[in-house]
Amino acid sequence: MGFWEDVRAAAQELSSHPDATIISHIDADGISGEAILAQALAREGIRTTSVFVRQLEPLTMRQVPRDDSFKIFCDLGAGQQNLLEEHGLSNEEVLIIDHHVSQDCGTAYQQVNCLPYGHTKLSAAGVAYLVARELDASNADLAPLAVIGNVGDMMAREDCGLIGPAREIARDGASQGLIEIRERDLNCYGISTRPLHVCLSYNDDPFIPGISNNAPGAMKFLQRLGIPLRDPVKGTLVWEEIPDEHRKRITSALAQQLLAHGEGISRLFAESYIFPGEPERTPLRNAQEFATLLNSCGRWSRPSVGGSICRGDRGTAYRQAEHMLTNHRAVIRELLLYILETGVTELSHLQFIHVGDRYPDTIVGIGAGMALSKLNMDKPILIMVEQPQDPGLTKVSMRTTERVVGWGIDLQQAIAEASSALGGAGGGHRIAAGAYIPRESEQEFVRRVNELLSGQYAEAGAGHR
Ligand SMILES: [Mn+2]
Repeated sequence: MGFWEDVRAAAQELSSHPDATIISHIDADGISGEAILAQALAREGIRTTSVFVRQLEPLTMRQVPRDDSFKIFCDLGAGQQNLLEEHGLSNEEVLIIDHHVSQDCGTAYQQVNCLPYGHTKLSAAGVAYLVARELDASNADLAPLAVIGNVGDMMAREDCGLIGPAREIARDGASQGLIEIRERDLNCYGISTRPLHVCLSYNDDPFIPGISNNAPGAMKFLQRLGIPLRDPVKGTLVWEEIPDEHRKRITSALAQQLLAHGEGISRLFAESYIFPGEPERTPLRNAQEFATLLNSCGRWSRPSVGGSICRGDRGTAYRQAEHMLTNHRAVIRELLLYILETGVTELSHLQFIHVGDRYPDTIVGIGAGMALSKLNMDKPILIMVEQPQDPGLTKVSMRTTERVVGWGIDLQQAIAEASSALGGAGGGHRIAAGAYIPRESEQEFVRRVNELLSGQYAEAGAGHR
């Protein structure tokens, strides 16, 4: 059977059950996938109950009710089919909608999974949408939720936009006026809510010298362009609101800045997905920020609040989620203080800190960059964080300053060499780089990076220590 046959079979299966339980993951993809399925099934007159889990394991399996309802696993299940079997679930009462590697067991569970068919840039919410649309064409109005799930699961990151079936889903939404697809938009987070200089300074993909990690620098850069970024009525404009011709001038100036530093410009542009029906200057306005809003609900163990927002609640649930999102920013400030208060360990050519599992790996690089400006700026900073979803791995981020890069220091080179020697993988830029390394080689990794940097400093000439 092909992928689309599996989609059709799943739709047929779903329409034959009066009651269903949806078991889904607590991240943006799981939350939006659950909302797609629950709404599509409700429209068929099928009663649904939803359960969210952080991951599917023996303990969380207890939340899966032992009743007559049909069980739909969304964004999980493919890799844990043995757990379903141990739970006593038969193949007639289960449908798995997933995009993770499948681990078959003795029971042949019905599954719609895009991964074995080579669709690697489609998330579970994307698959759920395709099934929902097969159930009834009118479910195409749920396309924005699928785009949020896809973007939330980083399906657009590598290619600077969605591709394949995920892009078709975005076009589905665009043809109904629900999504505005902006091609070659600025590849930057916060285009609907943040002042542009803040947006730019937080962005490190691509890392723009003088602008990334440097809010005053970004501000000066924009002022020099002489483009009005304030509106008499609206005040400071966000990127999304800046007129087309001004946006073009800003991106071409940013491209020049990258080229002047010998950096490529391909990652400066990305496709963005804006929801014109949502209120301006809110995180509901584009897929990336909407996904963060849902992720912060999950991180606060309130996935159903995100689910209500996906169903259109713009009152209580939205206010609660906004609160959780604000807290997410507070966590970054907290990390900064944690680094400064705990203190870093200084080696001859770098300073490092391990934050355990206190902070999400998505923010440690930002926090380290902010802390560096308050530490010895001539020594690169290295920060390590545990991976809760993979205890065998440690995520490493490094940051330095342009001054140090100017001496000939290249973090990308050091981190890539040290990580690959220890069975990890890393990359990035001279000024900012990251890696995943095996947990047991943390100490050796730090030692090797320090040694490689020492070589770089030596080559750059004496006196820079
Ligand atoms: Mn997913």
